[in-house]
Amino acid sequence: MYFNEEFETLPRPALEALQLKRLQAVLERVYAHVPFYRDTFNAAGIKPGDVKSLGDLERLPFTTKQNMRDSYPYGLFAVPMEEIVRIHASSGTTGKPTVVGYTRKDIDVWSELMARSFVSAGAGKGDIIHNAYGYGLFTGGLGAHYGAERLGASVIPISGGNTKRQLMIMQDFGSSVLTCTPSYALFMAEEARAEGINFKDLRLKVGIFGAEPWSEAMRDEIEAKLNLDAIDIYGLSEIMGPGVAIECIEAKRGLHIWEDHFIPEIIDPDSGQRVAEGERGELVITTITKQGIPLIRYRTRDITSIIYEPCICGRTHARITRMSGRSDDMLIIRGVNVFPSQIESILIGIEGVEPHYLLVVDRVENLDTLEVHVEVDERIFSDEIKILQRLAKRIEKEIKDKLGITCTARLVEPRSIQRSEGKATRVIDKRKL
Ligand code: DLL
Repeated sequence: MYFNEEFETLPRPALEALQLKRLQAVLERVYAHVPFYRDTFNAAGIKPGDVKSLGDLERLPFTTKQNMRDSYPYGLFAVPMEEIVRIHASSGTTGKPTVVGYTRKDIDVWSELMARSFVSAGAGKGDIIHNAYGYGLFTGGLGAHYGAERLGASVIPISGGNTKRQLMIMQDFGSSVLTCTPSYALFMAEEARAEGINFKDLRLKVGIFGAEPWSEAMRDEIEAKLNLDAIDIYGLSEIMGPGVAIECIEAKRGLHIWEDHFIPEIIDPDSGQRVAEGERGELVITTITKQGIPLIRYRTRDITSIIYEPCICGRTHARITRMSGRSDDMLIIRGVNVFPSQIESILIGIEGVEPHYLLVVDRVENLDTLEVHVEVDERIFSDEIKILQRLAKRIEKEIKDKLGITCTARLVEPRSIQRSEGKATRVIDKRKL
């Protein structure tokens, strides 16, 4: 039922005492080794020694994705490179990825937290874990892989793609746990139907889905189509990767965040002030055991709420509710993170294209699609169709090459995209979430 009973069920007072001790230690470490923190703490007039209670955390400044970009690639690392055994990076966001480094101990902690997450989802040592999260710089594949090995399960490192082969392997190898994005799970269901495979004939019992937003309605659909329990898992590269928080199979209500390693706060994204328990706001996380790149009060931009009420599973760690969106405008298209502004800057660099555009995101047969509607200048618009087609292809190619996203470019008449007096609507997201 638990992977690490002692820590997963630590009574709250003991958990909070541990958090405070670890918080004080990490503050000392970053203050001593990361110039960025020394500067921002000094500017805020606070020293690590001033933090005497968990409540004092609120006095510390936030860390943002922009801070990480500004110190690209290794500026926020708190240990010498010789101690870093793994580097991951998250896709998209700017031309440059966000880079994170792990010491051996960081990998150990991550593996343990992923192993705990597997057990929380109802998986165990005897399971065959079909890991269809992508392996590579993305944290999904290797994160789940190490956790599965730590658990002692049999992991199939299949990674993403080649769906027919995935289905064959699931059938032949007797996969009992599926790990992938929820949209990919639904796509597998479609392919299976086309192949005449019935999930009722497979051994899958649990699916552990995350890395992108999804809804209760989507859970119902996945559970019905794949004939398994669908569990929500949350994480982000900056903080660790998958396994920061996960639902328990007993309640399937809220994701337990591993509070012996992370301190969560929920703030109003505009004022930066904490909101009352149960209210929605932006999730802020402080890592209290990380060595490679500890983050203090990191603004995740993810919108959720937190509940401290006891859970029927017996774990004492607080639960965050299903993510309902982001406080910035980052889109996740087929697992690739992208900001509208990145597409904008590509469009603006192309001759004959006007800076008026609309991104239409949809989900067709369970796969995300992106249509880029963009105005072209008068001169080009009256040109022959061949020239327009060539321009559309060029836009598609540049977006693919620079951002790794497949899209369809639709060139539209000058002035046909609605103008706005306030914030422009750049994105229409038709995915029903
Ligand atoms: O997506 C880590 C991960 C891998 C999580 C596999 C779960 C499973 P990034 O690529 O850095 O890391 O993207 C992190 O994805 O800030 C959220 O906006 C979004 N996200 C992740 N999990 C969920 C979820 C991985 N369960 C960003 N629900 C985060 C909603 C999620 N959004």
